[in-house]
Amino acid sequence: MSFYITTPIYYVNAQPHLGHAYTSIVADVACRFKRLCGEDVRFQTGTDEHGDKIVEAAAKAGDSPQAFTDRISDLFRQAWPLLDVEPDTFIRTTEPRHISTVQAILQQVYDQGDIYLGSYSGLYCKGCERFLTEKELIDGNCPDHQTPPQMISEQNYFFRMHKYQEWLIEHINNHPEFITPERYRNEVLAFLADPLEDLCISRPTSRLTWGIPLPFDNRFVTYVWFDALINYLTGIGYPDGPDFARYWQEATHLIAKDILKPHAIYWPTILKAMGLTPFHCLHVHGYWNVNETKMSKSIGNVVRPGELVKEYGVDAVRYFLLREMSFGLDASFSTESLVARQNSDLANDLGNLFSRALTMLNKFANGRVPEPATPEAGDQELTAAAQRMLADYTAQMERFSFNRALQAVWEVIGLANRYIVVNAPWELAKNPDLAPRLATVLYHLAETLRLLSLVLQPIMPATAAKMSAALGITETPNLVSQGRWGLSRPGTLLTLGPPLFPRRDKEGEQKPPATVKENPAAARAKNAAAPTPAAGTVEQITFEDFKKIDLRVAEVVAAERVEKSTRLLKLTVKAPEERTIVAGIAEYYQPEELVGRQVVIVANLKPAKLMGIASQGMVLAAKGKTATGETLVLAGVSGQMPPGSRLS
Ligand code: ME8
Repeated sequence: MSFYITTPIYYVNAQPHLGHAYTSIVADVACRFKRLCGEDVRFQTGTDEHGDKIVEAAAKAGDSPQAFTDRISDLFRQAWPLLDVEPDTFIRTTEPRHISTVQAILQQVYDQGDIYLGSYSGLYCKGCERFLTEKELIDGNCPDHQTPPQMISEQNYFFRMHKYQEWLIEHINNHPEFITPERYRNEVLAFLADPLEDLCISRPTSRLTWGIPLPFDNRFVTYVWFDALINYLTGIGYPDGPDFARYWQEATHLIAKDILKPHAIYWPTILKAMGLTPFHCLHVHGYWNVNETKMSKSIGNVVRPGELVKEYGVDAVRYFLLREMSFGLDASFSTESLVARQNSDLANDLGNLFSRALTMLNKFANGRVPEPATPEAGDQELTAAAQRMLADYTAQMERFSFNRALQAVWEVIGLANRYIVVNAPWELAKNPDLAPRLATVLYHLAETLRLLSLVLQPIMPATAAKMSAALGITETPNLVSQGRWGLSRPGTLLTLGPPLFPRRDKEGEQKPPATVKENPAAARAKNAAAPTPAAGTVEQITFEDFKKIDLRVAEVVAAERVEKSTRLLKLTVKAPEERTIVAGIAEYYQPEELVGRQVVIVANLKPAKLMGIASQGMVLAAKGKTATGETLVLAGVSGQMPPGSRLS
């Protein structure tokens, strides 16, 4: 099977921003997914360089149009590697191969009588570079640019678009996949309910010279949209290159809602007039706003992808954009929501699962995939969930529902984290008779991680590569041959790598490592459970006194050793907001056995700094002597409770 996906070719009057980055990342993810499924893939992007808008922007910058387009086009070309976006072709509409293809197509359609000279009076919007209909205006202004269009009367060439209207309606009705999501298909059909006007496809050279000359009348240049849409053919070698025959049938165009009409109406009718089959499908996504506001240079809230990547890392940005936008609807970007997703989904859920599982495989299975024994019900539940995920993920990715695909993946991540808590491998490790059980649990974890690295590959290629390297996987990822439970080979050597994602604080800063030396006396006083006085010797308090202590159920979402301390663990707990608590329990608990566990905290204890880390509360524990010596056990509640539940 072949797959050909295109992004819009972006205008060079603006520099790459979040919106361009999103479309290009989606195209890249779709390509990587198809490649993962073993398909023959081609991905094209590029820049749209003719027209009034470009001439104006070049003049503003004090450049010639050519020098200006060379410069900005290069900025787009350089933006993609930063985002791990890897197109096969980058096309520019000022390239000779494109210009000659556009002229050949114009000549063909003109010769067959589908382009004619007419005169036109109409309301022209310079920003849109097209004539607007009265119906489109809002209070006399262009709805997109909020400026009044100019009345222009001139001779021009027209494409007989109207002739193909009935065919187009029928084609859309017969091919439900032609325009998706459905809301945009309905929008196009509603528009086609009224008669289509023919499309003006020229501009007189008296008004514009920065365009492709009409081959049959050099007093005119080509209207920028007729020129631009044809890039989708030029880039694959239309009419007789082998790539055209190989890919055109499967052409998938990806756009945002702003350019629905040229793609859903102009383009298929032009293709029909040329005698070509239309593209396979058009996927339309919504708009990114920033903090609920339209992104615009004048407001000064334009988000630059290069800066985001530098700050948060490429995979966190790719993950966030795909997870946060429901494909087809608008979404709002904010650094707070990016940081929240990075902490909860990436550092806590995925990152913790990965590092806990690998640490335990390292410690309890000599760093190799163990040989599993007969699975029990809990193991089978994890297996079944992973298998369901594979099916669900594949179906959702096929229909560009990336957020749903990721939801399916995160359900398994959550389940696997709970599986660790329930099966407590560190307890199993204490009893040699339970070695087969321990091996089975660890095998299930290794196998879950292997499948996760596979499905995450299109979305976070760098992270997936780190995961599979740690798991000792050497094969090129392939969903068809490797997307099944049970393919991890016992004996495979594993490597323990650095954490996948750093946690960040709310402002987006990475958390600083502890630098201040531990003051053992202070730490003991504030953190260890107090020495046990005999019952009855403690001062009595009133109920009012007791009510001042805010005891809460808290869930540990991350745990790590405090550098240079043998006693302290730094815990991140949810109660329900996240907070950091430094606890003197390192001699009794391993960090990996705490994550997912519910503890009881004093939530209103005055914050204190320990080893330079601000501790916001105290974890309750019982300390005492048992037959085996002094021990400490964390306090908990006897059933699962929502984090933040108050104890009274
Ligand atoms: O329209 N949210 O180029 P363009 C999401 N040259 N996506 C956005 C966005 C936002 N806020 N802003 C832009 C053109 N985009 C023509 C295309 S194709 C033959 C010619 C993305 O630079 C989205 O993909 O204005 C949108 O369709 C495209 O950039 C428009 O890019």
